[in-house]
Amino acid sequence: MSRIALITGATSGIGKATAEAFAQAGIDLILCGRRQERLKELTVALSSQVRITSLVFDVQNQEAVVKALDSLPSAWQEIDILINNAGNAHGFGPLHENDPADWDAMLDSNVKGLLYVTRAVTPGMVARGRGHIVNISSIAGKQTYANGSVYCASKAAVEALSEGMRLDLTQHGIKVTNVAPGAVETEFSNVRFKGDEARAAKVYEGFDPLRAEDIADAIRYAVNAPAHVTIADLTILAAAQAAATTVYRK
Ligand code: 8X3
Repeated sequence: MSRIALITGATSGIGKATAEAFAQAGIDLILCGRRQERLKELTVALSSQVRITSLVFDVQNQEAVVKALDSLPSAWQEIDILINNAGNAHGFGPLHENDPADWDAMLDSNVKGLLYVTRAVTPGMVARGRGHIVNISSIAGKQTYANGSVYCASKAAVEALSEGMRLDLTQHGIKVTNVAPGAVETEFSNVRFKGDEARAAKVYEGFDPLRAEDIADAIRYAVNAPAHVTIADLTILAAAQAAATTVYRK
């Protein structure tokens, strides 16, 4: 029987690559994002491979999350896999100079948004006695770096929530996988630097960064592990990256 996966932030980057990898693996998809046009395009691109539906909502809005999940037709309600991918970095600089609006944006999506979606999806998994949650964290959740303290704090929270979810949900047959990528070339830095493309490009200069597909491969591996195996924690770095801020550039 085919499985159903719900992916947040499916319109770009790791979320989109995961949707593509899952389509190849025959996993039906509930694609979620804020950008309807992009969701439509991805749905068209993948719909010859698997069944796909999409939900437009912002994970930061709890009411919208609940409404969207409630609107799923019964054939889509038994979600087997939840990919908590939506999230971003906003701004880069010392804490005392940060714009608090950037803190709100990061904590509201990376932490609270992840919680809202998990809260809406998990009771069904508990009732069915099976499920798999994959939380997209970051190397930033394991190593704090200068100028990124709130982003790092938001991802440290994801690390703690992955552990907490595993503690609460293992007894209900639900697996929890935490994935902590290093430097992945996506729109991430563009968003962090608020559209300053030259600055964003510099982050990935002089070495071969990870691609979103590399992370999607690892996620597919985790969700395809045998029933008796939980891939609990994956840290994935570019080969030239030794730590969060240690990258060997040519
Ligand atoms: C993104 C990776 O190293 O820029 O989460 O924090 S990093």
